[in-house]
Amino acid sequence: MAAGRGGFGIGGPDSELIDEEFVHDTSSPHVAAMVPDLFTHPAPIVDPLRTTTSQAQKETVNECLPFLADCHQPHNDHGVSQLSRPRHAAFVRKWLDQRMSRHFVAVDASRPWFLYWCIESLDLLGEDVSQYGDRLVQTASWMQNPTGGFGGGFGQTSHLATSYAVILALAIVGGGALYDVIDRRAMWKWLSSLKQPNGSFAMATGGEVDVRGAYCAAVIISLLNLPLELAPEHCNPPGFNLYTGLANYVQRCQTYEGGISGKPDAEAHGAYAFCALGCLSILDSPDRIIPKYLDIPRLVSWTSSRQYAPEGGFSGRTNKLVDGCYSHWIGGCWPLVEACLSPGGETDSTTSLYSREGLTRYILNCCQDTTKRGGLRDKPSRLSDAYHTCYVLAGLSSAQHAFSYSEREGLEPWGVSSHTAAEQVFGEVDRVGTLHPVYVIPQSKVVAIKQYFASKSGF
Ligand code: FPP
Ligand code: K
Repeated sequence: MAAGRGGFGIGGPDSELIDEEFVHDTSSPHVAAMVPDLFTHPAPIVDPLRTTTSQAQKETVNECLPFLADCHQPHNDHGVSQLSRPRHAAFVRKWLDQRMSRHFVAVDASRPWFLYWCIESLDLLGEDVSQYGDRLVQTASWMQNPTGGFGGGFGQTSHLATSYAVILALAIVGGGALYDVIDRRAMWKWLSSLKQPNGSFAMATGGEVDVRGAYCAAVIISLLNLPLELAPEHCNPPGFNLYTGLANYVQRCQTYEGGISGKPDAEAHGAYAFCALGCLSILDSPDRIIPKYLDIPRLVSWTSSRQYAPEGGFSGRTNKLVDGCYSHWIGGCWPLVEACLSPGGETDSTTSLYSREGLTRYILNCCQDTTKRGGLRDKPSRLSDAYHTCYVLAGLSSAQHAFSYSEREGLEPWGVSSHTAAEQVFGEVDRVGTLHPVYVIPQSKVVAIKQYFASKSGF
């Protein structure tokens, strides 16, 4: 695990060996004793150059240490807090069941995301989501445009991100009545119109082209079993299809650091890295396609550098701070990277390329709002919200389970099982649901929607 910010682990001769500006309260030695030093002390060597960035990093460590080392919440023998399941579930249900205040007009176009984040979170927490089916059918119908795709609400322009979120929400609840909301033919035509000569997709008509488009489109095409040929009015040049050049586009987004940026020649970022690996893993088996298009040693180096000590969580990019949402955007890269490194696709469930213990500690000790507000958050100083609740829980799920990939004729290749490594620091009662590592909805729901549309190769 990287010490301090990624790439800052090695100090020169002037490095301050002990940094007295770090606050370390050892008032609860009985708790601290259960927690390895790695998570209770600031990095032993830090770069002496003070910048706005180094100051922010120092403050974040100071903010997290009391939660990691002197956990005052109910905790287990490893000093790890319990998951406040009922509080988080109540927090999420509020977003679905109560009217939002006028302050939320700013996120009106993100309503489909709230549906996905909340339904996904409830499912991970083990709550029944079937009761949302009827409302979801109604709301999703209003969001759909006759020209294909879903907008943020009635009358809003279709967008790939909102379409992705609506489709995943429908898929999590599942069933023919929900799947049938989607106008597949119009979706196919719309996606054909968004396809770019560079291989990727525009997020909307005339909208930005980036690696989110590559992932969202691949998710939609594969879940709905859409024909790959372009709609006739967009079929130019001949032979160019929805997947043509997509992997090459993703390849162009890998940066000198090894991570992946939103578009070629930009800065590597965790959210885009997940989109890139997810997209490739839809196009072909990860052990075949990821090494074909990406430089693996650099990718592993950059992804590993995203995990910090003592915080244990992940940052999204070099020299930035840990944030609970990267538990998924970075944490979710690991099953895909691990699958591409294991010949035959079988991953060894007892070894990991990252510290599952560190991530679990950050999530359960630093990311939970344990007051009656509930919900999960970026870091202790931030308020919980639906986005962080979803992606922190998704990251927890990934840290708690092992993934395997093996191709079997007609069967879903990804397998998920309980992770049984010695480093398990969470209690079994705190195990959350499992997710498909590419689609980020439960495995069974991926299989169900794919089966439903498998019989509909036409329209
Ligand atoms: C930086 O924010 C964040 C980004 C550059 C990208 C965010 C994109 C996503 C979270 C989702 C994309 C995925 C899909 C499927 C549409 P920041 O500067 O506030 O955070 P940082 O300091 O941690 O980088
Ligand atoms: K952030």
